[in-house]
Amino acid sequence: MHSGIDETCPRCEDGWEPHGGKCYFFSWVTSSWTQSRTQCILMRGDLVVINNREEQRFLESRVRGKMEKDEEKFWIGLTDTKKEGEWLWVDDTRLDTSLMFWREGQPDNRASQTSYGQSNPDGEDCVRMGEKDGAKDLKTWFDRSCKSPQKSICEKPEKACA
Ligand SMILES: [Ca+2]
Ligand SMILES: [Ca+2]
Repeated sequence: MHSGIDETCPRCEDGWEPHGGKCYFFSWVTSSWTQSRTQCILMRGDLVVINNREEQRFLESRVRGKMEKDEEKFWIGLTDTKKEGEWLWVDDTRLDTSLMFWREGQPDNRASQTSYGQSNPDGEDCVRMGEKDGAKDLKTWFDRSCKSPQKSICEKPEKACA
């Protein structure tokens, strides 16, 4: 059979969702930003880098469908750990100011309570996304303490099919 149809050649592995030439994995496990990133890398991907509005639209919609509670947000591959206020993606590209989807009032680098009730003097240097009820102009990003346990989105290129 040489139908040329992709069925014998899945573009994404089991559990990964294809979209626009990439494969996405939405993790149900919650962990720190760094642990989440390590987990993506172990699966030969990385935390998601959002390159255009269409990608944000896709992710916003998929994340919304997976949220039962408003706190169930997902890590993305954006951080200002190296220098406060300088947002870098995990591929070392700078955040394009025309492609920002911060929720109103974010980023606020708020020193917050950790899940153990300790204060978090480091502020918030990692980004999670998701609004259960959706948001105007897809604005669903929040900076958050990198130690906070969150779900996450991994991304990798589609496999080339022979
Ligand atoms: Ca920060
Ligand atoms: Ca914040």
